[in-house]
Amino acid sequence: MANILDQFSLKGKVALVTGAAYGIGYAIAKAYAEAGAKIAFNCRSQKHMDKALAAYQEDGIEAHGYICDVTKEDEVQKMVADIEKELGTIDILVNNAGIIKRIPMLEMKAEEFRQVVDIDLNAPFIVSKAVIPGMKKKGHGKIINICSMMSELGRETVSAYAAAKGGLKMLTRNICSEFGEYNIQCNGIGPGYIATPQTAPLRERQPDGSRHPFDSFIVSKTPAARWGTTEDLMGPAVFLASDASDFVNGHILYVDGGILAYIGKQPQ
Ligand code: NAP
Ligand code: GCO
Repeated sequence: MANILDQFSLKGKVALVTGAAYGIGYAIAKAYAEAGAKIAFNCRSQKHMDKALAAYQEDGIEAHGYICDVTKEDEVQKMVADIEKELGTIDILVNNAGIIKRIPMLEMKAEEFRQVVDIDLNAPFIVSKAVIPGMKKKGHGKIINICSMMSELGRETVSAYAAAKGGLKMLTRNICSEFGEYNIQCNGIGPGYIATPQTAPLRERQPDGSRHPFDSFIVSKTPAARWGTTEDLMGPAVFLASDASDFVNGHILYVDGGILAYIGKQPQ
């Protein structure tokens, strides 16, 4: 039996983290590099790509970047083929790329709903489908889908996002069911409220300098009494990508400071 800490090593593995130009994806890719993996990542914009490559270099990480829209199956198939040619078979896939549109349901256009579901749910299906054949051939693989509190809870203005993230929870369980026998484990990470560009509008200072009402609300709903940071996700992501989680399958690991366990403080 390997030394217990060696079980968390990603040495010699190839990891693809989608949407890892910044935010949660960047932190997960950084953690994987520190754990020994070779890093491939993608995003849509050349501007974000250039900034990301400079940031990875600054952090001493040799990251391989690919411009690819994860909703476009032909682009994804080409990206995976290029990665497999340049780095080898993908051992670890993190379906991280995602967007949110905060629009009251009755004001949301069907096209806007479809766009969120396309990126947050259809794309993880497309990318997983491109990567699984190589994992099957190699005899192992790890797929980690970045779910959300909204895989379990709803709230006003995020109907498309909650529908997509709820679906992503079940896609995670289905990939687990269909490919467990090939030694492929598929799990999810459900981050709580994390300080990234995606949630910046919810933390914006008010004109009078006071905190955004949603900021105060989330801190009151979180037993840890703070927003999460992308660093809070690094350890759980390494665990789910490593040999240490070989018998964990179909599980959504909520990294939320306790939000899902907490009914909330009684108003004073
Ligand atoms: P973010 O800061 O907005 O970053 C999103 C990343 O995805 C960017 O790199 C973006 O790059 C990329 N992306 C978006 N659409 C894409 C597409 N069609 N193809 C390829 N890349 C695409 O978001 P984040 O806060 O880091 O969130 C990352 C993931 O965690 C998302 O799935 C989000 O739903 C989930 N999540 C976030 C939180 C939170 O509180 N922040 C909590 C729970 C779950 P380009 O725009 O250049 O393509
Ligand atoms: C929102 C937030 C959340 C977070 C995250 C929580 O508007 O409610 O953006 O959805 O992004 O998904 O887990």
